[in-house]
Amino acid sequence: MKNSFGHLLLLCCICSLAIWAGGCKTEDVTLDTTDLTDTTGARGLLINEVNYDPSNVGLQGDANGDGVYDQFQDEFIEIYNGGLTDLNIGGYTIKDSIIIDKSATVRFIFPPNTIIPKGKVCVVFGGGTLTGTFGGSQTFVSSDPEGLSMGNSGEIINVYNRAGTLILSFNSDALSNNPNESYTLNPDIIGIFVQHLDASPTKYFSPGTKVNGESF
Ligand SMILES: [Ca+2]
Ligand SMILES: [Ca+2]
Ligand SMILES: [Ca+2]
Ligand SMILES: [Ca+2]
Repeated sequence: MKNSFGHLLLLCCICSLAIWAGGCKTEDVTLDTTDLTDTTGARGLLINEVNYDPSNVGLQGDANGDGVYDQFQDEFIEIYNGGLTDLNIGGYTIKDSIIIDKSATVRFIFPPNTIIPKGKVCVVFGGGTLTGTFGGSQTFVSSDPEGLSMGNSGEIINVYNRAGTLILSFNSDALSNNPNESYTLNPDIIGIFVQHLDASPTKYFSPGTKVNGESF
């Protein structure tokens, strides 16, 4: 009897977690890690770090590690899969949206069958020759000449799923117009957005890794 109650309690806890992560479905409760078919978007998917204003002082802004500062190429966005399963984000799009006229431009489309494993991140850079390990995370480069084209103000970066539903938003307009470093959740995943040096005193950004440089 005590055992049954324990199982019920465990089931309730798992279900509560599933609701928190974006919806309680039967398959969530089974914790089926082979479920890569979520097209509704992104249970637990979140933006963990955005570098919309890489510093133009020397190579302080060289986030992609190629030895060159470039205001577009060194921009990046880091997306974390905090859901219960690996997630196929193939076909998801990143758009930058101008607040004043609501116009939006597609800046990146994830290749088919791009999988973010549960508990891992992927990083999309504006361009350049990516140089480094980036914590072993999957990395992508926009082929747009203006990269992700993330403005310091007046813009929102939006991520849409395959069905075209908005699932993630990052409003740089609400933050500093001239941070010269990334904004990251601090602590990673669960915190609030702060400028990266406030989270880690020697690092302007941490694409693909936690703020302290550790792998996800
Ligand atoms: Ca920018
Ligand atoms: Ca660079
Ligand atoms: Ca700046
Ligand atoms: Ca990071």
